[in-house]
Amino acid sequence: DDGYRLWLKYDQLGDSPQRTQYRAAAQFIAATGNAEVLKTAAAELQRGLQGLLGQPVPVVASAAGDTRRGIVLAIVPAAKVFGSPASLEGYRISTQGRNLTVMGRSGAGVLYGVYALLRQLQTSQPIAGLNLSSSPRIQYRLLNHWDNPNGTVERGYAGSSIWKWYELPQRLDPRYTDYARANASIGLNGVAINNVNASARYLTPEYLQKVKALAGVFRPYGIRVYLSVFWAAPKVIGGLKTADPLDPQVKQWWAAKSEEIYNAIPDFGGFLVKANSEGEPGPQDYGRTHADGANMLAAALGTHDGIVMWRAFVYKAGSSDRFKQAYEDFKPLDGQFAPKVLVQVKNGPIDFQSREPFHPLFGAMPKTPLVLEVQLTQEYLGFASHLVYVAPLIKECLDADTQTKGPGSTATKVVDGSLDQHRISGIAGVANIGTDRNWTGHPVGQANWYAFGRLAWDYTLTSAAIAAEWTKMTLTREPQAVATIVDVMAKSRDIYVRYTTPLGLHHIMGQSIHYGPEPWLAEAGRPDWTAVYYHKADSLGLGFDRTAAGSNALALYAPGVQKQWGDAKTCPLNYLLWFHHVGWKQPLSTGRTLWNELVTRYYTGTDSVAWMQRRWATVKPQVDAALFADVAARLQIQQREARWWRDACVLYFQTFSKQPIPAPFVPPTRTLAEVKSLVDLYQLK
Ligand code: BDP
Repeated sequence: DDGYRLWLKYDQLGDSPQRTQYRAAAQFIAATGNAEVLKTAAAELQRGLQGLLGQPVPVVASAAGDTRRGIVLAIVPAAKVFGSPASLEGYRISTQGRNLTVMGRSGAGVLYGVYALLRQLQTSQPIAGLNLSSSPRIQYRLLNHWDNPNGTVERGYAGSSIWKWYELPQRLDPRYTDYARANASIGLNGVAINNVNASARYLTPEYLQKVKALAGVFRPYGIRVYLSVFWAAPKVIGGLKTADPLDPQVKQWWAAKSEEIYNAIPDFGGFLVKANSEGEPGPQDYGRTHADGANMLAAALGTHDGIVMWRAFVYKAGSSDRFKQAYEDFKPLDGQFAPKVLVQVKNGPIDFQSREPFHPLFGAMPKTPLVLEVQLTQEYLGFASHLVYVAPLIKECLDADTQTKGPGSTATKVVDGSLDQHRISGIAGVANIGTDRNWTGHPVGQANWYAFGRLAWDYTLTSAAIAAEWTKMTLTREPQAVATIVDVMAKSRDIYVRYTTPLGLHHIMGQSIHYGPEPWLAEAGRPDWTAVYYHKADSLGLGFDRTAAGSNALALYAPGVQKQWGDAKTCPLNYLLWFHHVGWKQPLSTGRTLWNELVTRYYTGTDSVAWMQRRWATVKPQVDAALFADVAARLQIQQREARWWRDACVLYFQTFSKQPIPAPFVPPTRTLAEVKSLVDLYQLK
């Protein structure tokens, strides 16, 4: 198995009473109506059933008069049956007489219902008397591709971009359809196809024809296309002298461009913007605000049904604490954004670290819908070499209580819009997809794509439940093996944190490449690109003091959060060094000193990778040989590199703590200088 089919394998189910039941219930598919997406739904159901059941299942126009038992697909505009909040994309699967009916309020609703039904079969659930209804809890559910026109993928670890610009629009790689199927199967309804560090090229007539071709592939799957835009495009491709958002010519240029896009792509989703961040141009270059820029683009969309997702990932060189920058820039703009604008905020205040406290903007901008942006590509999580299941990380952010409107003001309620009654809501995952045959490099990377979609649709699902679904659909249905794999996945993120950045350490990875340890990094293009800026190790202790005595970033949070995190005694150990500079010999709640706890975590985290390897070895008989070997080999890399992280970090921090490695741990057999030279090798210095 080369992994290409992802979780949509549809391999024939083994002989069982259940399969007999499924076969009896699925003798035809009736699809009434001509909606394009409904047709997709019927075709996908047919494909899935034929594969899973090993019997041909005809698609007929109507079930009327048919005496067999079958599955009826229907678009039913009536709202009530689809749970709350009712949405055009909701579905209901119910047993009606002899037949199973999949109803949606739109073709997309039916399509999502079909995938839910197939999931039942793929995970061996009973379907007798089935009654399932579901509606997405978040409206805009997007993958963000960081793909470039030249085929590279920024922070991509699974090959090149799957978009073959040089072939488009004439040739449509069949992969585009499989990609759309995968996204639709997990409920995603939008794709921003290009890097946020955007090329203006995408807005040229030549490229818009290519984008139009992709949109045409995605449309039958209920997926809309979005574009990341380069702020200075009016200058670069429009021949204007300025990109000032208040300049009439600039406004006109964007309005005309938007019209041109909608002429080609009538269901175009809208714009994603990274402006005045990491050297990208933006409205601040003209003394304007992010709101001026976003609102100008929103106006350019006119009456079209599109949105602007304006990213809040900004930080300037020379600020006292990068943690505070986005908040300081954006909080004052709350209430100034046009209705079509959503502000897109990363889960944490720095940058997709292995663990971050929730971003202080969540809850702080009640008048603005906020999109949660998470990263599926493992930029800071060991690329495609380390097995890290990110659902727990996403849930940790969603579950965080911002307390901005009293206890229970979770980030989830900010994101789904319920806390402040927003009409629109969104979530974005930075894609981990590339041309590798299995799409994501690490086979378990597929689970991150899968889990993102499932959580975007329904964040009440648990990480473990999603892992179990994915495992059964992708790797094995044997219960013991499923339990083992789910256990490994569920613990993987915490294990990664332990051997790389325990206790709230952050941003101590290799420079630029963001791989491997480099806690000694003291010089870079900017201080906030070094490691020492963040860990602040000295002879006294370790950690970034963000209390009132330090940068006071804590003041950005609600009083209840400040109170808990502001006291080193009550601050969760997972966030300790995010907010406190703690003495090496300071005893922690575990009973160990900071130094001993730190070393313990680096060592036990590394040992846990060996545990992952042992657990994985036990599922060998149940998993396809090629997939098994692939994961086993990557776990070997992970094991080697966990030791690298451990040795680098304990040896380096030991130069400050001057403490011995506590028993029972055995000190590294190599010197700090030796470990440092490994980084040079990785970075090909
Ligand atoms: C950082 C990445 C950089 C991205 C940036 C962003 O290192 O490549 O361009 O985030 O999100 O994590 O804009």
